[in-house]
Amino acid sequence: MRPSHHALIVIDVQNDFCPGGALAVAQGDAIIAQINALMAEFQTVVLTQDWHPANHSSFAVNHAGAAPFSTVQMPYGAQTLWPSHCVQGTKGAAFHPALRSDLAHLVIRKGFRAAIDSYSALFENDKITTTGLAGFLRERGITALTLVGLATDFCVAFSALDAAAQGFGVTVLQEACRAIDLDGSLARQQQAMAAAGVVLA
Ligand code: VGL
Ligand code: ZN
Repeated sequence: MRPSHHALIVIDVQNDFCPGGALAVAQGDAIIAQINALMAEFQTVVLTQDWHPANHSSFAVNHAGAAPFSTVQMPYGAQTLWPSHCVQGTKGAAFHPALRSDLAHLVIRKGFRAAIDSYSALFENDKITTTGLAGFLRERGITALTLVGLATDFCVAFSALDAAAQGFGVTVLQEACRAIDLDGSLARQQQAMAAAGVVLA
């Protein structure tokens, strides 16, 4: 077992981010066996679940004339527009059936406010609205995090950067992550994470 101050954070291993899903990440399901094995080793395991209402402002369909993967300005900054995905209560929003979600101790849902997206497990994209995860971890004496899941260059990277800024020691286990890689986003975020002191294992 890993020491009790070290938590595993499993980001968005949901049907819509896996092959056949609405925002499929290439080989998104190839990481699940390794994640299941890791979950059994950690005394604190947190799953995140992207959980959007159908009218969510990150969906291209809710912006007249806008194409998926284009960018718009939101009050909190630039926002990529996505195909509709992880709509609350749908099969696409469910955890992949192979994921041992029974081994998790906490599920953090994010992105449920229509006006704001939330890539990070800690803060929504305005960088102000908290999910409460940092408080949960601190109350349990956790100082170190290992992050795995989908997608490396969006929800995993935003979570890693926020967690490092909050003072946690952060490792991203890259072999248990897969990326969307939109216009070089993977290399850009790997650089940002390294510069922030995130260990890219
Ligand atoms: C994600 C785009 C939109 C992710 C979530 O989990 O990386 N990416 N919503
Ligand atoms: Zn989303």
